[in-house]
Amino acid sequence: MAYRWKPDLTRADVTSEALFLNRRQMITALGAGAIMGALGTRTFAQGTDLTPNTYEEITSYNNYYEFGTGKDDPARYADALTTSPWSVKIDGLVDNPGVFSIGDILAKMTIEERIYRFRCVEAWSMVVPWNGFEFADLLSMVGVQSSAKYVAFETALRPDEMPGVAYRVLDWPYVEGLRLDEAMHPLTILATGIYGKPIPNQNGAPLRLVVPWKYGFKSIKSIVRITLTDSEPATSWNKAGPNEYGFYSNVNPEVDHPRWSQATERAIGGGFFAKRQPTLMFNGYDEVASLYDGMDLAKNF
Ligand SMILES: Nc1nc2c(c(=O)[nH]1)N[C@H]1C(S)=C(S)[C@@H](COP(=O)(O)O)O[C@H]1N2
Ligand SMILES: [Mo]
Repeated sequence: MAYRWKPDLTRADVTSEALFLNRRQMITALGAGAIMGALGTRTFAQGTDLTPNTYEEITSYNNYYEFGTGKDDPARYADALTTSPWSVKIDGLVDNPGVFSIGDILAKMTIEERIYRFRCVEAWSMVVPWNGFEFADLLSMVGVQSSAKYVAFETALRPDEMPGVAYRVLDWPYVEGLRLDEAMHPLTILATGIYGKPIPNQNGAPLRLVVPWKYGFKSIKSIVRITLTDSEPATSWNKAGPNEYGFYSNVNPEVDHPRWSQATERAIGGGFFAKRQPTLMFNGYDEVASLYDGMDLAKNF
């Protein structure tokens, strides 16, 4: 294996751009300066031993169809999205449902920095140093009821700010979902930053999911609603193409997309003619394999 997931990276391993986690800057930008003191101190990095992509690469080659289907559309148009104030409705099978501001959420959270090898279904990959917190921490804040089996996520829908939603390429708003045990896995995070800066709009400001063992489209951006449910939630890409995109969408080199191979990937930043590299099962995050014990992952794609 050419790379591996490494739980023992130190902060020095990931500070190549000397920008990493300026927490004060991030929180202030989110309009939550007052809560600084409430933040925990659990700050460490986990990730791959691959070199992170540059900030420029991460913020200029994006998928965010609400702003257009071109890879450069989000960088061009996503500035129009108003991300402050922002609130997230958390409802369904939870003990403490409510509408929470980003400040409310961060006040209860510790911030972690991680590097994830992140990729998209078009078989390209990037290494992103995310700032964020475990999604499981948010779940414990609201108290998950024992009948809950799934988590449904929804993106903002703002026709005035999102030129792409005028086109019915997807059924808006963008929605995604995870099984509860996937959502609780420590690799599932809510990201608030990249390289220690507030997450740019094109990457899903102010709060986006990151599920690094799944194809990129599972990592829903600019979340406004999180609902705990007892049945499998609908997902945007599954609705758009049920035989192309399943609910699970685990990175799996053995299951090709009907229109392209998923056995190899092109690492962004290696140059367009850089050699493609083999794609690893679960994107190399072998520790999630036990979540799928006994499941046929060719059927549950
Ligand atoms: N709301 C929303 N979230 C989204 C998308 C989108 O179009 N809308 N695209 C998905 C896809 S297909 C990918 S590959 C990733 C891309 O994330 P990035 O631009 O930060 O690399 O975002 C995912 N989240
Ligand atoms: Mo994607």
